[in-house]
Amino acid sequence: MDMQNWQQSCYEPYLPITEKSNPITRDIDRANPKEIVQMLQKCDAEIFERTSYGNHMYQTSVVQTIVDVSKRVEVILKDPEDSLIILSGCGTSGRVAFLLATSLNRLLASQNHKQIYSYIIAGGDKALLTSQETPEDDPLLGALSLDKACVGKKHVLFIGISCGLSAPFVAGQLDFCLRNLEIFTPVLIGFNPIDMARTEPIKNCSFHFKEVAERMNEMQTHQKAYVLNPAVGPEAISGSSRMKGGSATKIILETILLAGHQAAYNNEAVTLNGILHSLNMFEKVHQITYSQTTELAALVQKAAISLRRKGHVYYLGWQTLGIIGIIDASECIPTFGAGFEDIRGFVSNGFSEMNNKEGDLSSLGPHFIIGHKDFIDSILPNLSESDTVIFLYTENVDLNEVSALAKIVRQYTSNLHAITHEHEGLSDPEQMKSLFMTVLTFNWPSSLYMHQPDLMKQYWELSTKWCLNAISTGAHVLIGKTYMNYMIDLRVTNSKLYRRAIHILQRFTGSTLSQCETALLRVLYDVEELSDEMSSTDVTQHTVVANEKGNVVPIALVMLQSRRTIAEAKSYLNAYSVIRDAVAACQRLL
Ligand code: S6P
Repeated sequence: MDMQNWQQSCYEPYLPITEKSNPITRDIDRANPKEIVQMLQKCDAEIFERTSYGNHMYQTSVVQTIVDVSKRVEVILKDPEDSLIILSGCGTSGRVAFLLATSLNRLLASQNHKQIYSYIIAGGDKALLTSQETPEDDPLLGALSLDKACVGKKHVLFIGISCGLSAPFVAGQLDFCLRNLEIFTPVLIGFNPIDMARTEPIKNCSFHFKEVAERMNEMQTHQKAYVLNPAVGPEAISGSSRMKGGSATKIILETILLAGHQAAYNNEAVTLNGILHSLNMFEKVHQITYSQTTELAALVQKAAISLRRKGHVYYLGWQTLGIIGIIDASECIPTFGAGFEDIRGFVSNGFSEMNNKEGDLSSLGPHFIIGHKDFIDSILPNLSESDTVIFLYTENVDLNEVSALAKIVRQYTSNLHAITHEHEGLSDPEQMKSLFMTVLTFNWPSSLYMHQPDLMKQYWELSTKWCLNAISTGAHVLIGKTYMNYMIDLRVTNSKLYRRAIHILQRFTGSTLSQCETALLRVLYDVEELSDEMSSTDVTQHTVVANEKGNVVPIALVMLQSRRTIAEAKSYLNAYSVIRDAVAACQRLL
């Protein structure tokens, strides 16, 4: 079948790039594990593609902006006393902000420099491990948390991340910076052209995202603000910016920040060529990671089998790879409507490894139990062959510790695997590998890190993120959680997700916007007839109600398709575990 390219202006013209459906993955829900991994490989390759649509990563103007922002980082690092670099975002964007800020502070500390990084995530530290989508809609909360984080600072480089150029929380922060340019240099990172930034009015607010992005753009001509918004193509699962959005953010920010470090501490001036080289190296990481498609597909298959048998997938990681595992696992809950036990991550040393601002959160409940010791105490006794366990480590960790834990886990299940990273030539001892059913080893060539050894850790993290995104996404797709490349069982917990839900209903039913919104609200409020109050309340109120509800979009879809009542639609859906089957059967009835 002829595949339409998303770069054509007629392709889903009403949606920004980050919300479009990617033609590469259109039939992902019918693909086998190897085909799924190959599709993800192609989607991720678009990060580095010289697109004809809008900016792309290697475009001179993008690379020049990266150079300019790196030089700002250099200035701040050379005068750290009253300065700060703040990274901020919602959901995955906030998690990437956290990961980078803590990891670069560690790097600074190890070199006896002052730690000048800080992060803000909408919803606070609990949003690092659980989905907190509601604060994303609050621009005032964004501005207040930024103000609080910068008390007493004279120079602040603020990096606001919103993949879709959409989060009001970040818009509020950027607006705050633009009103205080004597202190702040704001940078916006996202993956849509500015004319596709969100224009939806924000409650109690005089601006919307696009208006702030345009002001940022104007200030860029005076070098007082910067916008970095290359087009990296639609997500593999529509709108799921935890995938490409998160990876591209990590790539851009690590390039910027580490170039700044090299300039400040190693006298290596930031240049266009240096930045291009760094981006090229990340592209190599993509190639090396996906060169093991067969092995990765085997892990996708194992994970899917576990989920299908109502078993679990456990990532046991060391150092930051453990954190990448925890993040990937926790994102499955909002992305796929997964149960929190389905895929879980654990990190060696728990919260002391996380090094997050609010410290140990384990008293908040089971979602916040993250240490290997916790795994041994609470999961191990019930572990079985139905569960898949994946170790994530590098040659830099204590391999005795890894092997000791592997030996314990093996007493409960042989379904034990590893993803490991090592420098080329320094091979993992054979006896170590014999502990696992399969080992996916990445051998990293020295040419990749000779230039900047600090980047090696970041490469390993990104490579692990790609592997885990493939495993968790692939497994959920294989058990029938998506409809084509749409995750339709989404929770409508903020205004972006509310709009996405209505769009999905329109996309699959051909009904009008107003019919779709009415159906969605009927399900949210569980009524056949909406009262005037329900119809006239604002979106924020709807999303509060939606917090408690699951299966909302599939129910509305069946109602629209077959003109059934809510109760009928619910019982109908209960009969099918694969959403595409339920919808197809319901269409047959018409
Ligand atoms: C996406 C994830 C969301 C987003 C969040 C911020 O897979 O579930 O939590 O990260 O909505 O989006 P954005 O566009 O502002 O970076």
